Amino acid sequence: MRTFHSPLQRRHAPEKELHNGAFVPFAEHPGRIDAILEALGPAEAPRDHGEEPILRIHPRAYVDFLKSAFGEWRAAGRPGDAGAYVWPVVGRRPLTLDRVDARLGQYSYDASTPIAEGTWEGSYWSVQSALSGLDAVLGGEAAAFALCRPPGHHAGADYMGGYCYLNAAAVAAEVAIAAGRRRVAILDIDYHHGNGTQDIFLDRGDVFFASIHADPKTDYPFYWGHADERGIGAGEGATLNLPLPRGTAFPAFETALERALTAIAGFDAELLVCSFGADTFVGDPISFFALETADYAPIARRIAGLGLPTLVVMEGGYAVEALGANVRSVLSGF
Ligand code: OKP
Ligand code: ZN
Repeated sequence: MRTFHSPLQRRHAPEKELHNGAFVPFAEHPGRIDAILEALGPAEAPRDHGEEPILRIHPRAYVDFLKSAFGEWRAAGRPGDAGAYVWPVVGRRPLTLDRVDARLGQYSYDASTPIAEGTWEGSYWSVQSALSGLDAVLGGEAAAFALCRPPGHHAGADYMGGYCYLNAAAVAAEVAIAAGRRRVAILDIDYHHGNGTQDIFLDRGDVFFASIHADPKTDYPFYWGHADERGIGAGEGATLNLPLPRGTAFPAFETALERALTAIAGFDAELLVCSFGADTFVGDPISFFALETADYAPIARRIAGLGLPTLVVMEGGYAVEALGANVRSVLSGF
């Protein structure tokens, strides 16, 4: 399968993250890419599509913030990566403030998303990889793989969170619509709910969002991904959340997958974007499902059974020693 990735994506490399009360090495690190490319072989360099497709989803002010935050942080004399430490509570009046500390809080919802020197560049090229994969699929490939990193599914239109800054899957879905696909489905099978993607398309009737993930009652991101979130307005019924308990292994995952696929088939989509996270793997250090490497191939075969042109976008997966084999397994099924 054609695979797209830019070495510039490595430029995003924060040092540490706040995890359960301690600063620990950043789990979403460039070594994840090495592991995947070692298993797959070299990837194609993405074409540069510029900022225009990104701005279809993310407002200019947020993009400018991502570009300038690290420099402002350094200019303020700060060490390390830029990170928020104060957030506006929901309902606070929307002040427009200049200071980088205020903007870090305004444009994020958690402390898992430090901005390092290369964060903009890495995120930009991650989206370009998705757009190049989309080009391949729009050009007639049955499926293509975008080796996105950093991931994107927690990023909303104007906020970062959960290691995500720009939402590559959302940008690709929107560009597919702009290219004339009337209806697009997004299937998110990362361990964590894709709250950013859901938020972006929540009120849209032309993009179906289905997600299988750990129950947010027990797992990040807690505030989104509950089964009663089903879309609003024109998007009513075009969001499907299938939360599963910790410990879920292949049989229960497959049952949820069949439900998601039935819903997507009924939506009559012309293209599928699959946000794939390998953090459903039994050995994932920050997640608690129990899928095995061999399970990813039949999961992909069932998804491919929809018969839709499919862009696979990489999201999470932190068991680096198994990551290459897990990605190879899922791509073999497509
Ligand atoms: C990103 B993706 C809790 C820290 C939570 C955020 C996890 C983001 C996962 N100790 N960190 O969906 O794989
Ligand atoms: Zn995840």
